[in-house]
Amino acid sequence: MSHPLVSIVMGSDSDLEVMNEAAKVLDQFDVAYEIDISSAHRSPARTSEFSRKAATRGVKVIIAGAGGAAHLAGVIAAETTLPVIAVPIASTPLGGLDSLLAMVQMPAGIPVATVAIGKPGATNAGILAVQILGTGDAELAKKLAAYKEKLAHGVVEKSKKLQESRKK
Ligand code: RP5
Repeated sequence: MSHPLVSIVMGSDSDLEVMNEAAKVLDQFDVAYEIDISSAHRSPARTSEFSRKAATRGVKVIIAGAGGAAHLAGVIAAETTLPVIAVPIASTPLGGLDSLLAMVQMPAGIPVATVAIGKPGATNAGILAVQILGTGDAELAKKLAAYKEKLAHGVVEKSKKLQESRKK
């Protein structure tokens, strides 16, 4: 099996249902990935080791999902030069706004690309990872163009259905 180009990491197994949406996208585009759990707060040494070694293992993009005081993506970005995409997860009574703000408000110099809260964000994290890889992979870029065409076609189909239903 080819080595993982994308690493999906999350703070807890309770994040898995959301983060699986990113994995589904990578499966769809045939991109090799790994998926694991590491916590910025509960296992800082493990997270640090992961961050420092990811690039030398051949990983090109990291997707990090976490909820609450979501520092995972930021602490990973602090210790790698790989692009880090952050997925805020709604795992507390604050509904994900806590995670979103914790992830998006990074200090200048240490960027993380923060996507939407929850499953749509995880899906977009997967697509964004493929797009990053696609800048250096013509085959992937072609698949991405086809994906966008399919999305546009879906809208046309919905429009047709709506207009048909209005005729009745
Ligand atoms: C965060 O705390 C995790 O990313 C998760 O979203 C949240 C709750 O974790 P568990 O208490 O379910 O393990 O660190």
